[in-house]
Amino acid sequence: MGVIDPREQRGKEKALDEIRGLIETAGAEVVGTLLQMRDKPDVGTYIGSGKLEELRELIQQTGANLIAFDNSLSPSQAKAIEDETKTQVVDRSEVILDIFATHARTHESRLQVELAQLLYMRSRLTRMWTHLERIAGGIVGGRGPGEKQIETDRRLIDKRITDLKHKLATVEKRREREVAGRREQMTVSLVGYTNAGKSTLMRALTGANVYVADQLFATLDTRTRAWTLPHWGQVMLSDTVGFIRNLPHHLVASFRSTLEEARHADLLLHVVDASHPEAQQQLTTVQQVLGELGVEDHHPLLVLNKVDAVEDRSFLDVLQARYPDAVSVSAVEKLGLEKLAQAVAARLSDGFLQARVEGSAGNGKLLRYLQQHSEILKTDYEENQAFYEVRLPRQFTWAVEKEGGTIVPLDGTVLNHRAPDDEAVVED
Ligand SMILES: Nc1nc2c(ncn2[C@@H]2O[C@H](COP(=O)(O)OP(=O)(O)OP(=O)(O)O)[C@@H](O)[C@H]2O)c(=O)[nH]1
Ligand SMILES: [Mg+2]
Repeated sequence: MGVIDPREQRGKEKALDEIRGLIETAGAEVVGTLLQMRDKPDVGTYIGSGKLEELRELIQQTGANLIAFDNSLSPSQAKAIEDETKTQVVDRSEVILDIFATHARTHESRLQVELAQLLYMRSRLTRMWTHLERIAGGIVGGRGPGEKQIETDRRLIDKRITDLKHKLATVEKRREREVAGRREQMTVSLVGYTNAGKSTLMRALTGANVYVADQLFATLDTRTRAWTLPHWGQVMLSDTVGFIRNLPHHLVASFRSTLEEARHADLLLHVVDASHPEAQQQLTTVQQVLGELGVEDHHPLLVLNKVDAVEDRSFLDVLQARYPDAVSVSAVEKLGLEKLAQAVAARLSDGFLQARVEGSAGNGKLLRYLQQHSEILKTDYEENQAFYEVRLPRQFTWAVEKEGGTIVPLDGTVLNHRAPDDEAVVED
């Protein structure tokens, strides 16, 4: 069941394709669909009595035992629909959470999923609770009858949430150390809409044996592998969890550490399924989520994937005209991968700075740091001062200054330090 706002520019025929994919990925079978055009949901039942009647009929015809909504329902709306149809109701967030729960493999992603589920439950419990309180307050002037049970439930949930956050903090610390350890090397992260082909591309580029499936959210964990760029050198390439429209924000919060790689990457490759009819909307969604994660200033390199499967050439032409820097590839057919490597190398070279570093001549640590992290082009000494002309990745400028070096850019650029970020925190 989906309700779309008539003002939304989404094709009616395809409107329920994504929730269908989500439901099937979650392991259920779709036996019937119903779509409603409506600009404002009904407060009580979301879809209103007329559509509810249609829904009841459809359930009778098909024998469905679950109603999945493509929208977000309030707990009271879900309950009202369940009462009217005598059928269990789940909303879009619950379907996504369910997929995440079944696909979570590692210790970390299991913790993250459980946390997201509890936060989701708790938010509903709270709403339910205030609702009850209000009714009871109006009628008997006291607290409602269900209040005690809910309070107990809430306390239990809170305790587990605290516990999970604690455990996750430990895992996050370790991940941060791992990510920090890789600062020595250039890192590139694959991001994009779920099912865009990120893992397939990772496989094609690095030979890594990552899981690929025609499924939503096949990947939940970050994998990092070395990728050798011809005539440039080695970088670390990471594959990570995909994004989706209306991603439950508890999940975004929980997966913040999984996306840590993306936040610290020197370059993001934004993979788009160019053969998808909603490619443009998916692209915009990913840009929005990246914005929420605070990585929008990375200027991702767009990768238009699955060009082999594009049926309408003009569709691809439109995307390419709109995003002239985008690289077209086919991860499956291994097309365009050389051009992609060149584009990545070019973008990473932008990350270098030609500069003069001044420090005390006796500062052996500074010299060692420069030897390890930059290309020293020239060295001069004057009294107790040393002057090094270097080619240095921009990401290391803060560290050079920390070692006591003063940097004067020689290529007219302005220094824009990227110090290590504050600790990532799971927010609720
Ligand atoms: N035709 C075609 N199919 C592709 C291409 N790249 C990936 N696919 C298919 O798209 C589906 C999804 O690929 P994945 O690599 O698992 O996608 P993903 O972006 O990692 O997806 P999630 O991890 O679920 O977010 C698989 O069935 C792939 O075979 C391509 O270049 N052409
Ligand atoms: Mg994947």
